[in-house]
This record gives sequence, structure tokens and C-alpha cells, in this order.
Amino acid sequence: MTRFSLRFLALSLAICLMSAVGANAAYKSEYKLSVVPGPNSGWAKSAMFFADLVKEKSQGRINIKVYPAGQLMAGKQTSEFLLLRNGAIDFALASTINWSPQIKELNLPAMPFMIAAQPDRYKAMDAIMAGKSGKIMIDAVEKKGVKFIGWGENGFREMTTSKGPITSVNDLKGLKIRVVGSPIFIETFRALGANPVSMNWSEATTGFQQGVVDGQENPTNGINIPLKIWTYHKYHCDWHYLIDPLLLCANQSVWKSFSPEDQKLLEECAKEAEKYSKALSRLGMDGGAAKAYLASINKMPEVTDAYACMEQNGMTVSRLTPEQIKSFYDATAPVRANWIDKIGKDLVKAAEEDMAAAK
Ligand code: X2X
Repeated sequence: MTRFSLRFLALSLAICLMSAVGANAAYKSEYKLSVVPGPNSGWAKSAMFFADLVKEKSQGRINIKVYPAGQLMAGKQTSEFLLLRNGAIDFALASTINWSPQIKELNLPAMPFMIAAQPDRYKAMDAIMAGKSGKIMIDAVEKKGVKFIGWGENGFREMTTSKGPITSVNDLKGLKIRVVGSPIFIETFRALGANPVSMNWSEATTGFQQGVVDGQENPTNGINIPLKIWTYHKYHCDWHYLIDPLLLCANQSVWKSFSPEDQKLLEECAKEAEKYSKALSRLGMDGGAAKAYLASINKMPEVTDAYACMEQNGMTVSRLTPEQIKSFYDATAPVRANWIDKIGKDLVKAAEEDMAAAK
């Protein structure tokens, strides 16, 4: 080899090395993914599923760490969106409820009893996510400055209380109910004659323990079972009054820093995480599909029959008939009417059409 070709070889090697270092330097050594509830929740498990899959598929190039229990926003769950947007948080698997103060369209799934009144509530939710109304919500999120990557699911929210079973509107009268600090929740519980108390999730368990409130509402598989809600509340009411889909999103500059191939990789992992998240939320409640899927990927949670588990732990489970649900639906009609304009007439109409097409 001539002296010239040796020098050329050394120079090419140096350039290759520099560009490899350059590519890595553009990526952070750790990306922070925010989750509001604790590490045992279905929600946090879905986030960890996504992070693990991304690590595996990217051969360790993209390292996402899940921060559960609202750590990244000091427990103030309704600040999460702003922190993601300004870059204090890189990724979030977030509830539509917690972002609804900033993005009014995200109140749609919180319209009381709108989805519960459909013949198949899971089909209706899937139709919204995949339909025109889902697209309007995604566009609203992206217009406000964060990148949407995929859906997930916290689950249909059911009542738990300490003061006796809830089977009619009358049973809620005067009860103090913990809710997220989001106006549609306050209005809904006032319409039902209850006394709603806004409280961050980070303080809620202490509130239940001390009896500051008489009840709360959260999904069964994802939150209530991992929390061992029977420790505080002996009554469960299966009224499916609303659902919080989860949004997997990234900070805009973080998203742009990924190569197109890695953006595709993240989107593919998000699709898998959506399936897992929905299966955790729907296990034992959807006629068997969730259970079969979780078995197929060898990720069955410990509790596979939430109703049996609650009863074994001394809870009284009230499973409402469609007629009983209708009485709650009727009592909350003024709330839905009041929120149509706030959420957006076109969005509400699109959701009605999406749900009707899925019947
Ligand atoms: O605060 C709640 O109830 C929770 C954990 O479900 C949400 O973050 C919406």
C-alpha cells in the first residue's frame, strides 16, 4: 500500500467513526416516559411493554425509561401535557382526562354514559379511535404541539364506594366522590346529586384511607385491582359511565430528532403496545379475546377474573342492567348538552357516526 492510500484509508476511517459518533450524539442516553398511576397499574405495565419493545427492536439504541406515579410532574397530573410540550418530559402515555384542560376535544370520551349507552361499548370505543372522531382528537393534540404515536386504554371507569351499593341515581345523593380536577367530572357528579372533590391521584389513596371521600371512579383491571381498592371501599358499581383512552405521545423536537427508520420503529412498537394495553384493560370483560391474546404473548396478569377477585376480597359487586344504566344516562343529559359546543359539534357528530357504523 502506498503512503497516499494509507493516509486515505485512515482519513476514511476517521470520517466513518465521526459520523457514527455524530448519529449517536443526536440521541439521548435516556428518554423519560411519564405515567400518572403507580408501577403496578395496567397503564404503567403498557408503558413498560412499549419501552422494552423499543429497546429490543432498536438493539439498545433507543432507551426509554418509564417514570410512574406522576414523578415527572410532582403529582400534578393536569400539568403533564405542558411539561411534555416544553420538553421536560420526552414521552407520555397519557389519559385524555388529564390533558382535557388544555385540549378541549379530549373531553369527548368523558361525555357521561355516551359510550356506555352503545350496544357494545368496546366496539364503540374502537370505532372512535379508528374513525373520523379519533382523527379529530389526534389532530387537536398535534396542533397543540406534541406528536401522537398511538392509542392505549386505561379502561371504562366504574364506581367504588364505602357507604353502600350504588344501583340508582338516588344512592349517590350527598356522597363525597374523588374526581380528577377536570370540569366535566365536577358537572357530572353534581348532576347526579353527589358532592365531587377534585384531588390529584398522588393524594387520592391517602384520601380514601382517611375517609376524606366516600368513593371514587377508576377502571377495574387497570387501577382498582392493582390498588386493592377493597382495602378502602366495599362496594363496586359496574356502570361503565365513561372511558379514558390513553395517548402515547412524544415531545415534538424529540420526535424530529429520530431518523425516519426509527420513527417507523417507534410507531410499530406503539401498535403492539396498544394491543397489549387494551387486552389488560378488557381482560375478562370482552368475551375472551383479551385473554386469548395475553396467553398468546405469554403475558397473563395474576388476576384474570376481576369480578371474582373483588368478591373474594369481600366486595359487593353491582352489575347494572341496561335499564339502570339508562336512568343514569337520563340524569346526565344536561351535562352532555352543555358540553357539545365546548367539545365541538363536528367532533360529537363524527363520534356518533363512527359509533353507529360499528353497531
Ligand atoms: O387520576 C385518576 O383517576 C387516573 C389515575 O385514572 C388518571 O390519571 C385519569
